[in-house]
Amino acid sequence: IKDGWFAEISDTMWPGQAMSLRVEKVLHVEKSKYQDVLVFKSTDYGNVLVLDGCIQCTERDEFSYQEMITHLALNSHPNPKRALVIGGGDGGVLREILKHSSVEEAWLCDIDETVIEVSKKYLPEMSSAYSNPRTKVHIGDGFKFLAEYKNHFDVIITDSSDPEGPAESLFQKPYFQLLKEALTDKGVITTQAENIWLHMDIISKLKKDCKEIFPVAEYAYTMIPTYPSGSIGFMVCSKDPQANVKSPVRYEWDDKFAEENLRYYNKSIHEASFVLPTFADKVLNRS
Ligand code: AAT
Repeated sequence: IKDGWFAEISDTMWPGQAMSLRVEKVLHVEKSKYQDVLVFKSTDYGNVLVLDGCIQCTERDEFSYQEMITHLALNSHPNPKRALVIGGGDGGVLREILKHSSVEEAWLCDIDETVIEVSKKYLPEMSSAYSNPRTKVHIGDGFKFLAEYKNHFDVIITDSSDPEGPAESLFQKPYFQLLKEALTDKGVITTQAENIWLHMDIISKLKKDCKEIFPVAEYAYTMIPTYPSGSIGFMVCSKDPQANVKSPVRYEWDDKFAEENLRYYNKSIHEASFVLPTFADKVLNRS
């Protein structure tokens, strides 16, 4: 933080550019066992959670990411009852999962308890899901946690930080093999899959790995001003070779519920989010 501005700098992940937010007040600074944790109140984006210098979420635009990573997966599954989030310590994805009445259990495994604690204190809108009786929380490494479950979850959402740091293993092929094994028959996953302007190499490797493991693997994205280059993608994969994840198979909400409870996701945007600009389509879908 310099002259009242936070700048998100990474010479390796997004060289030569930096999203900046004006800081009204620093709320929390801590070095946890795994990462540097910062929470500040911004002048225009609400409270902001930063891990190892990278913006994880702001209260103003988090719904774009959390709704899309969650509902793309849950609405691509015919009847999701048990869902799991790897990462996602702020609680936003849990909040979205719990909007599905079919879900009986919503599990979360984050490596860093500190993230959960600061989110409960400073991000009440996102962390409210922790008090829901359907929620189960485990603190630990997502890779190790997954290895202990076979044929157990209908949907698994990997809401992880970027590949540099504690989330590195969550971007590699052995992790996707574990995901597949932990899923039930028609299981669906989504994962945080970076930005088409910055990370085509990471994304095309991810897509290739996913295609070798899942019969269905597609890339979708959402726009979000406070993530690098203003958008972020997801890998959406299904174990069911017949599945078409590009269109919701299930949409349990009436218009009134959707209007009041969802701010980004709808049926049309589910479909539209898989339509890529030519330069990305060429690399990801035509080679
Ligand atoms: N909800 C949007 C914010 C995130 S959260 C990323 C979470 O992943 C953090 O809470 C972090 O503690 C957790 N995490 C990192 N590594 C692991 C791991 N190995 N196992 C379990 N949890 C882990 C995503 C922000 C995206 C940023 C884009 N630039």
